[in-house]
Amino acid sequence: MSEAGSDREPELDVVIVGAGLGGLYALHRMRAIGMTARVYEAGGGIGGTWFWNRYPGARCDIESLEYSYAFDDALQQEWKWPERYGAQPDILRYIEHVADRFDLRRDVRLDARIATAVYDRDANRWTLTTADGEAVTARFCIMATGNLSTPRVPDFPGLERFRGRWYHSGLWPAEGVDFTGLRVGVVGTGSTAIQMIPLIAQQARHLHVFQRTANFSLPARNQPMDPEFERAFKAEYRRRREEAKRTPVGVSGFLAPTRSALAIPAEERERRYEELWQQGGTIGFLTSFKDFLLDEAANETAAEFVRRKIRSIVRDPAVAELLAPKDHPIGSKRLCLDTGYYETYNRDNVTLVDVRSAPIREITETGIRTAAAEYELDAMAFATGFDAMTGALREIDIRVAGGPALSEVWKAGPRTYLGLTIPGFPNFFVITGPGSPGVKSQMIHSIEQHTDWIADCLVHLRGRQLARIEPEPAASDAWVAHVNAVADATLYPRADSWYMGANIPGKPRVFMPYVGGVGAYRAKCEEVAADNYRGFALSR
Ligand code: N01
Repeated sequence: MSEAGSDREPELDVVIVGAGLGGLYALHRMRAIGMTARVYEAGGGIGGTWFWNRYPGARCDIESLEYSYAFDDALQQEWKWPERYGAQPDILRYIEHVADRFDLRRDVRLDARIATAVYDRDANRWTLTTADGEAVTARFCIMATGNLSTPRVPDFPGLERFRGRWYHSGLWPAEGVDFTGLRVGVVGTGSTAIQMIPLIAQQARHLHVFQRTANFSLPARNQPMDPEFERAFKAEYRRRREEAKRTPVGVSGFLAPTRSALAIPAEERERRYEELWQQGGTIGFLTSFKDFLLDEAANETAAEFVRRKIRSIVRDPAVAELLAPKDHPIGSKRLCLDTGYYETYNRDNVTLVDVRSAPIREITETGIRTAAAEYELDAMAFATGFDAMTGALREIDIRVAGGPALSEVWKAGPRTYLGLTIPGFPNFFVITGPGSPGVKSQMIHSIEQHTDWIADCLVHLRGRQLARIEPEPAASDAWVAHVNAVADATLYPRADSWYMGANIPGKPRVFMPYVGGVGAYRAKCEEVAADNYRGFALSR
């Protein structure tokens, strides 16, 4: 579909932003349907999240045999995951392997941060420009910029005067950090901190953990891959991948629950939670009972089970009480997965600091000063999260020429149709974006589903000599209303989470992911496509 000029670069059919798992698969699929495509990546390497997040303990919380591409059976049969859950170096190695195996690198530009994306209505073309001024033009634009790719260091006064070293989890030095013998402070107690704290505690002379909000964490029970488990899993890989398509989070074996937590005797419920605790993993809990995230009383049964576990592990009752979350339903914030997190607070060299009751006031030359005390530190690790879901898109000046920027259009919160497209922005697609189940699912599963939908859509357009697709505002309004209605029927909006934009001062509080489940979402996407792309304006 591309036209070759003699001394000009041939114009692309598709430009893709981001060379993580999403952008790389998008490139592969675009090639497969005969489109010319190129990926622009801000980082110095491919891998996205797994390129940047190299902090100690970085690991996926979905089992490695599930958290991998499903599109190529030979790939999934041949690849060997060393552990039950993939560690960052292993996942990055896998991504590098996929890039080589499918010859993707030749169409990836590294160290090329996209600064602007402008659509020219008359020419029906997107022009993207890098921060260095390189421009590229394409008919379609796919944003695979990720949901947790804009690290956020809170604007504590005085950070610039700190004489020690400090790091953010999402910008971790590739060569690693040696904390041996140092007095270290970790700020934050989300999924990231919960993974890094047990390992930093083993190195540091002393570790202070600055906690504002306690989080629920479950044991991972990570282990080396059991060859028999792997063999049996791979023997039924295809069936499992098919099954995953109709499940709540895109993971096989975890079907939509039918039982209420309140409809069975307390002892039976406890037995079930204990079984899940011993098995390890978060999805078992999330899909344990149908009212887990719908009914406060049902949710409280699981929350209290985990609080009791915390109290049984942590020896100091005051510390245990601080670690036991009481201000949000379990699962309404991302449920964390750990290896020895609560046990770490039994170490003599670890202190939990409550910065809810006495907030951090400033960073000094020698450490952190809270409203209550001063802590001397040699190094600090900020596990303070990301401007999630919309951050990476907001950083790029995306607009239709002469029109407002997307960041302006989304001032009151993101508005999409199916989480894949945005009214007013033709020929523009987002992978795993707001309004889709992306972050509430096995990400690679959603990446494949979204990308396949986009690929089918482009084939549909080409087959009918159509040049433009744009969602109708009414269809987007109805989708946003549906996303909100589904979320409002759950306990999710009760938590101050990054799903709500609550971690970024001034960000509108809107629940962004679609929590109707992967299976239901896929059915809706399929229905829309089958109905001649209902809700979209298609034109020549
Ligand atoms: O970030 P977070 P994260 N003063 O936003 C605290 C994925 N992930 O990087 O809750 C003091 O969850 C903040 O406190 P509060 C996963 O989807 C997956 O940990 O705002 N504290 C919170 O404790 C996850 O959800 C995996 O009160 C401040 C922490 O910093 C997502 O990434 C592993 C503060 C931020 O927690 C993000 O996780 C890791 C301040 N001013 C990450 N500002 C796995 O797959 C912020 N905080 C296992």
